[in-house]
Amino acid sequence: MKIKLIGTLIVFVLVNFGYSGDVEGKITFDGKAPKMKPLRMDADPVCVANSDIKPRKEWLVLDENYGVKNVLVFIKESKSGSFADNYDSPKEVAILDQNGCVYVPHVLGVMVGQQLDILNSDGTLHNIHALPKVNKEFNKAMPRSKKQMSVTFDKVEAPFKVKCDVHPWMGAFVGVFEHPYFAVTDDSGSYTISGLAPGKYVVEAWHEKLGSKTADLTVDDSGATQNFTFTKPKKK
Ligand SMILES: [Cu+2]
Repeated sequence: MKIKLIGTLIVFVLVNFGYSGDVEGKITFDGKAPKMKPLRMDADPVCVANSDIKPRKEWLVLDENYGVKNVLVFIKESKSGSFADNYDSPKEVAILDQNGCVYVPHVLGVMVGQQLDILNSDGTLHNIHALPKVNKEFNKAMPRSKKQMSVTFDKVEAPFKVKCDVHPWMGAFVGVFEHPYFAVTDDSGSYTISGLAPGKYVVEAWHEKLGSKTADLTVDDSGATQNFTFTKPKKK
């Protein structure tokens, strides 16, 4: 009787709190690292004054081991049936800051319906111009007095560009997902996607210049590891 009860309890715990695993990996660049030129911000003295470091172009950010920063890694598809849950939009607010006349972060994932706060930390005029193809385009001035605005995206969409019409060097990318299984690589090119149920998936790594790569992924109780190597795309 006791054993049966314990057995039932174990089954209850497994079903309700289910196993879930982390998908981890690293994105590496294989090739000759291009010299990233400094951003010329002379057009706006406020931008120059606000940057304590000399910002460089951000289309390929590598560490000393050629780890690639700013790769958006996400679960593209579940092969073990559709994602079982309808995910509520998270209460957590995503942030896109305009700081030092660059976007922080440079690449960002949000969920459908998730609040995204766009901040202006710069004390200068920015113009936030989002260029989605599926969601609604918007184009709003943020004078220095306007420190914050909030937006949401109501449809799933592959990463699209956000730019500033005042400062032509400013660019960011936002991807919109129906589930919470996405991550952006850090300085070392590493990422972790947490809490995936065991099963078969397709994972995609997206980079603004290097393109996309996908891989089939089997997640078991201990998670999974998936690395990607990118090379410089051939000039057309
Ligand atoms: Cu700007």
